Amino acid sequence: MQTIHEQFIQTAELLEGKPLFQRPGKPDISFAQMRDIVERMAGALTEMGVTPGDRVAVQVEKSPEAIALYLAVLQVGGIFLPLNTAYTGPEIDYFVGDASPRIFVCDPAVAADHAHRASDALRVETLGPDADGTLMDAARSATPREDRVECGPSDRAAILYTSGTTGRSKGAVLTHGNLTSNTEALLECWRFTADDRLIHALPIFHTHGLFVAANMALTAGATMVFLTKFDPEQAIDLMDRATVLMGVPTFYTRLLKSDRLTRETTANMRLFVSGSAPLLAEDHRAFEERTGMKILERYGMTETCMIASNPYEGDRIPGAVGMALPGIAIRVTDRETGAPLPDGQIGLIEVKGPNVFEGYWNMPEKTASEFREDGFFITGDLGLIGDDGYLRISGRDKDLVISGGYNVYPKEVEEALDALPGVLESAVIGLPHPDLGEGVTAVVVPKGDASLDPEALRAALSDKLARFKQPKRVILADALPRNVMGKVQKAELRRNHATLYAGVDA
Ligand code: MCA
Ligand code: AMP
Repeated sequence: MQTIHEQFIQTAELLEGKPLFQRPGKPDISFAQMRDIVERMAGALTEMGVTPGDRVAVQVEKSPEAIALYLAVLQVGGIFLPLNTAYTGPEIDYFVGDASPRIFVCDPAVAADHAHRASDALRVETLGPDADGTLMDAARSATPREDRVECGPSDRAAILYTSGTTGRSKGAVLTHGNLTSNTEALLECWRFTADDRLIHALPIFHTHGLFVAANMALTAGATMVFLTKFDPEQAIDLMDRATVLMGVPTFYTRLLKSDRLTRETTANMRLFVSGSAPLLAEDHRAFEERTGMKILERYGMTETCMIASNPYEGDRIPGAVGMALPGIAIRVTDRETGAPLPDGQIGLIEVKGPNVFEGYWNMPEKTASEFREDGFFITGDLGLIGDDGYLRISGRDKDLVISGGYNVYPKEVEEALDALPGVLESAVIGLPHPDLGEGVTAVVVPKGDASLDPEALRAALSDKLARFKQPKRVILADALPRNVMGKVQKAELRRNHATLYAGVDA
């Protein structure tokens, strides 16, 4: 097995002067230039004392240098730990405390906010979007490191935090084998090659933007049109010279709002991929009507990388996520007994294969509870396999809201709300949202005769939770609906408020 870093080096040797990154208004970065940055970064990390197994936590703006840092961490045998730029101080405190990284890298603009984290055990470095910051300075003066720490398939490559049902985030530990095997499977399934030009407008701190999009381009030798943010008009402008777009469903909802999305403007594109949340079947059909092309929907999870995909050749079915990727097994089991179910019946989706993570960082019991004895991982998604062999996701067994492709675990938001003065209790739900798929919504019960202001409650969360986790709306209620067991009936709340965001523009 070759690690993603090794595959990148091999590709860079072959392609040298070819652009790896193209950015509007900025100079291209070739494969050879990228290799130089990676090797200098690896030199800097080594000089800073990073040794195999050390975590390097990174909360920085999207840039080619941030990708170089990822590759350099893999090169020195470290464990890359990317963090959403929206996370607030208290959220970062938890991740740093839990993962005990050797280095925390942040944006130079917020260095002062994180200076207090520095200790004998933890260095604080900076990396800015314009190749600036202390880490870049160190890389420029470092001796480039050309050798690499040998890593096998079961060696750890990354930790990605995913929120938990208990409110405590869990660090999913991914191995080199997970990343390499999944990238290889996707390259084959989506016929992705060095001839591709990928519009990369996703964030690079999650699986979709980093382990799907970037890993594929780095390995195949494709060029990435690297954008810091998704803007549908800009994406359409770029399509005449690009071949592939990978996005969350919100990308497609927003593209469909533009009159400029036509057969002509998309004529050079060969593939549109959607994932991270359900793509509306109506968007799938509307997209085909407008462009003549069917969006390819796939299904994945932080813990498992990509699991299933609609076929490249063959029917891409709206509302279905396709078949298991090569080497991966999917089964559907009974929610109560865990027994495998025949095709056509809805149950828990379970998965096994080289894509499935090692476990949660420092959480052996939690890890054990999410695996079956025969090694299948319980995704928490509900679905069925149809007569046609396609997997369809019908819902979630886990209490999770997906807003614009970002996961929000209600428990975390409820705990933050319940801690506010005057709040007796709360229930956080996802309601259909025309732009984000689901809108995070809180139903709050005041304590006694406390008078609560929904906007003030939202404002009170602003420095505690990342913006995408904050409720878009807060609804006040006298009580929460409960069943005889005392469990809050979220389905009833979702039904009662189903049209809250109807007509909301964005
Ligand atoms: C931004 N905001 C959001 C979201 N994004 N609120 C809720 N949900 C969101 N996803 C906030 C902003 O802070 C801002 O708040 C307001 O909403 C409007 O922002 P806007 O300009 O519309 O946002 P944007 O910058 O255009 O971002 C929307 C987006 C973005 C393009 C959908 O969220 C995005 O790139 N999402 C992709 C997430 C992703 O990569 N997921 C993959 C996870 P205010 O105005 O109040 O300040 S990996 C995964 O799930 C698995 C493995 C898989 O299968 O891929
Ligand atoms: P994350 O924890 O961010 O990795 O999100 C993974 C979750 O996103 C999965 O467990 C699913 O619930 C959801 N997801 C990803 N892709 C799809 C898809 N194509 N359709 C429906 N849900 C999806």
